[in-house]
Amino acid sequence: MNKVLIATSNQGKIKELKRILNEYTTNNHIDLTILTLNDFPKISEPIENGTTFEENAIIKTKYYFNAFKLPVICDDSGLEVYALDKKPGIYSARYATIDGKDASSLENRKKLLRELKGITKREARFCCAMAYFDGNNLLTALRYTEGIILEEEIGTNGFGYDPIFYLPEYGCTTAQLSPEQKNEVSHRGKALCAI
Ligand code: ITT
Repeated sequence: MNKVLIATSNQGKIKELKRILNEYTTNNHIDLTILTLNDFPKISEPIENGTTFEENAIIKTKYYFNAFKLPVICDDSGLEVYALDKKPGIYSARYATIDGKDASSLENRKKLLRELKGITKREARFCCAMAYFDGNNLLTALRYTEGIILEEEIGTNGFGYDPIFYLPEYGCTTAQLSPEQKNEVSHRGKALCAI
């Protein structure tokens, strides 16, 4: 039986990636056991000291492959706000902290809204670098979703910055999309389908 490990400690990412892989394997009659970090004893997280989304995705993928000796899929993702020189970028998960540890999604969103107070140019993009590594083959793909940062939160689906990320062509935030819709339009859905 073939196995693949979705290696992330972010439960929002796990749900999205699992849904896409499950649909793909079912439609293509592929026998694949999809594992997540929840299936293994907890290990310490890798140090994400890359300078790009792609470098960090590769660091994580190789780290978890070496730990569990299974084919691994990881993503490194985040939000780039053009008016803030593409911040928070690769630091999106730890935007609101000063000690380098991940902050809560709510704290990150609040900090971003503070930084954007009074700024009218609010265009931004979600970025996702997806990586797959099985010990021999390394595959990567980088994909984006363009949107606008709202001044207040709308919607309860998704995770992270979703409640303030507005998609003009859908007339709603990514937190108002169903899980299926988000996977169709999201940086993560597009990047996973590209590898
Ligand atoms: P892992 O490293 O364990 O995968 P993480 O949450 O720390 O989990 P990242 O370092 O890739 O992952 O940080 C991604 C952050 O970017 C994430 O915590 C969110 O704040 C934000 N983000 C990424 N994709 C998002 C999405 O689809 N919707 C909302 N926010 C997103």
